[in-house]
Amino acid sequence: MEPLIITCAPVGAEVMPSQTPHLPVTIQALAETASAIRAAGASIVHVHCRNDDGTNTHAVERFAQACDAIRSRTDLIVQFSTGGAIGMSAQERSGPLELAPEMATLTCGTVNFGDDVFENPFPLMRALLARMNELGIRPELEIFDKGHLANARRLAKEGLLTFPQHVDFVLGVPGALEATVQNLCDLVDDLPDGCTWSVAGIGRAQLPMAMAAIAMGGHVRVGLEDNLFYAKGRLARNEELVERVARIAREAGREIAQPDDARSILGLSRNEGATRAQGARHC
Ligand code: KMH
Ligand code: ZN
Repeated sequence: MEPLIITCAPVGAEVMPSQTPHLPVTIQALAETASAIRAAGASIVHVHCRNDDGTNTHAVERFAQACDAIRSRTDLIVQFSTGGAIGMSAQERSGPLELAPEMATLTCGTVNFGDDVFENPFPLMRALLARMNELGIRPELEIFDKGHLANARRLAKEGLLTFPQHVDFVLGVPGALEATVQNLCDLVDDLPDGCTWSVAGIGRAQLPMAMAAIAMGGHVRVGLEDNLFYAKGRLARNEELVERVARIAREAGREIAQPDDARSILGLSRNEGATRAQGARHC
């Protein structure tokens, strides 16, 4: 099997600092977390940004600071969120793409999200993808529900995507597809040939989904964005969640991908964004 790519989503948009002391809110904290998750075995960092008071921001300048801080300390693949927080405008969500990160997420459809709705209509998906294509940014297709794969195939038919791609199954969001091994297997069976995939299990599903992916030859996403706890009643640090997955994978005979291994598995060249996007700043 391929070495295991571990993505860490250390911040997200939903967890508030009042829920855990371990959320890296400031740029300094994010940079320290990046170093710690890299040492623990992560090769991709999924970035959301906060203001220093913990509120969400998708300001380009904040993403630039975050990216500079991460890249000055680590060789992690930097993946920006284009999902942002519920209620952010399309312009806010797409703004940081102008920094031309190596990767960015593309959620492939609208979905219930707790009591809210995470809106991803086709015009927004097309606009985000078109800009990623122009800037040479590799998308990670976020699949929260079975129909999202069909939506991705439609985007491919329209010429905005070419398969294979890297896909992340986000399972267990209340209102979306449940985090079961059966659902994961069904999704993997439905993938276009050659796609690589990871799974992000929400809440207590994080570890079982990670273990399934380790066994199935997929990849894993962990982090406080998706799960606050190491065990019942015990808050987690991001690096502990990464470390545990790396340990279990090694026990199961799977090597852990270093960032450059992940680049080669995903077919990324480190400065792809800068090379293709003339004039765009590669963060
Ligand atoms: N915060 C969620 C509403 C992404 O980063 O691309 C969306 C999200 C997805 O986190
Ligand atoms: Zn996210």
